[in-house]
Amino acid sequence: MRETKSMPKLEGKDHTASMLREGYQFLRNRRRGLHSNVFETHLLGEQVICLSGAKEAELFYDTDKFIRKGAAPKRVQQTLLGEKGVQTLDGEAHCVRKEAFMSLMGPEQIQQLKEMAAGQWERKLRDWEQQGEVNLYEEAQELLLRLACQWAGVPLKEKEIKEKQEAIVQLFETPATLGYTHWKGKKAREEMEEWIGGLIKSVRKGDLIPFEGTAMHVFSFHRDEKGKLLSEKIAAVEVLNIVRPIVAIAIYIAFTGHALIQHPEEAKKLSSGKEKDLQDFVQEVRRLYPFFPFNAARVKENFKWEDYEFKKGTLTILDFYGTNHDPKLWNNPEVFNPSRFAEESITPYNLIPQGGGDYIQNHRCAGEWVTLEVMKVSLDYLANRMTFEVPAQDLSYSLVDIPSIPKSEVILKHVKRKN
Ligand code: HEM
Ligand code: MYR
Repeated sequence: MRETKSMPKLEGKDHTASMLREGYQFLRNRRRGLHSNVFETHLLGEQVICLSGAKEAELFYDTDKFIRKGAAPKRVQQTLLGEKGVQTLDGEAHCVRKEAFMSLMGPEQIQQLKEMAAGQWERKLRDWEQQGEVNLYEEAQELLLRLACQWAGVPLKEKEIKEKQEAIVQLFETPATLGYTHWKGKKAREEMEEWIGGLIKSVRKGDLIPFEGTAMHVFSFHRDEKGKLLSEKIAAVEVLNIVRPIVAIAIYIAFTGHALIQHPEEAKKLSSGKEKDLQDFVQEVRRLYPFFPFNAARVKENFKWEDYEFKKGTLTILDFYGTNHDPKLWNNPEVFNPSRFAEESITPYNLIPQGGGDYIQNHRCAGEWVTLEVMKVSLDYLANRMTFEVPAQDLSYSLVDIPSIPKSEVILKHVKRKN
């Protein structure tokens, strides 16, 4: 029997305050200080194990060792996630629900999404040519809300757009906030669940008939592992698990604009519009820029790993941002370099801005392909199908605020279609 090693530990009672102060870099700073990818600390009033790195990601996604039940913080459920959605499930129940999500991601549906995304960019480009300045982050939110609803089979009236856009943005901008801002996020979730819940009811009554293979259709009629229809509320949570994150791609579009402005030499390399170049650029945007900082799970049963003891029930977090910036996995990780992927290969556990592992067995983001395709269409428009000027603005972004967004939200001036 091998001996048990004691896990490096961050001394002190509770480190929640430092985590709020240091944001995306908290885990990385502590890991460096302790010289260990695995350490123990106290956060939000409980003992927590912190993991970072590819090997550690492989451990975190071992479903014999970790479960998600009871892992997502309440304040994240009240805003971003909702209750009893796919993110909180384990085992058979998770597989059945996740298969429903992945049934939306077939090649025909993704092709349709790309065509719809290009259509939405065409429409925005026409509008922008008539305007002096445009705010890329805000404009992308509206573009993506229209796209999300069109693709998901959610009817959206023109006069509802501003209101729904504002509410959905709150869902992903407020999970890590406090006080009034967080309260607004909770209100927004109640409103959005009521809106989509009402539509689910109409579909079930036959008053609204979405196309097959859309999220509205799939979740209105999805049956769980016991053969039961989802409640209206849970069906609404799952449709929102499609619509909300598509709108959240606005953050990546703002960072894509940021990268194009900051790296004109990389922007030039995209002029042939080759798929591989677009792909490498957006992968590098997802690797470098901060977005989803980390995620949490709980130890399923006592086990030992590399001689460290993991006790049943212990909250364990995996550092997504830190793994994407790990110098053992990436050469010069702080440098924006899309060409790195010619030599540095992507595995299910090293590039994890949207989680790692397998789509069905694990909680890896169901919308990673959607994100990549929408980002590539958007990059092609920004780099190759339009010209713009960049007025003076503060393009810096915080590594403390979660989620991080460029301060100026990326302002473009004198947008023109490229012939
Ligand atoms: C899960 C990030 C876009 C749908 C996740 C997870 C992360 C993530 C970190 C959890 C992974 C884990 O815990 O292992 C992001 C980011 C996005 C994005 C940064 C960029 C905007 C999307 C899109 C969709 C989507 C566009 C849908 C079209 C989902 C779903 C889950 C999920 C359904 C839950 C999967 C499960 O629990 O099995 N995402 N995501 N996401 N994402 Fe995304
Ligand atoms: C989405 O699912 O809407 C896309 C990503 C949104 C990112 C929001 C960032 C805040 C998440 C904090 C989560 C901490 C979990 C323990």
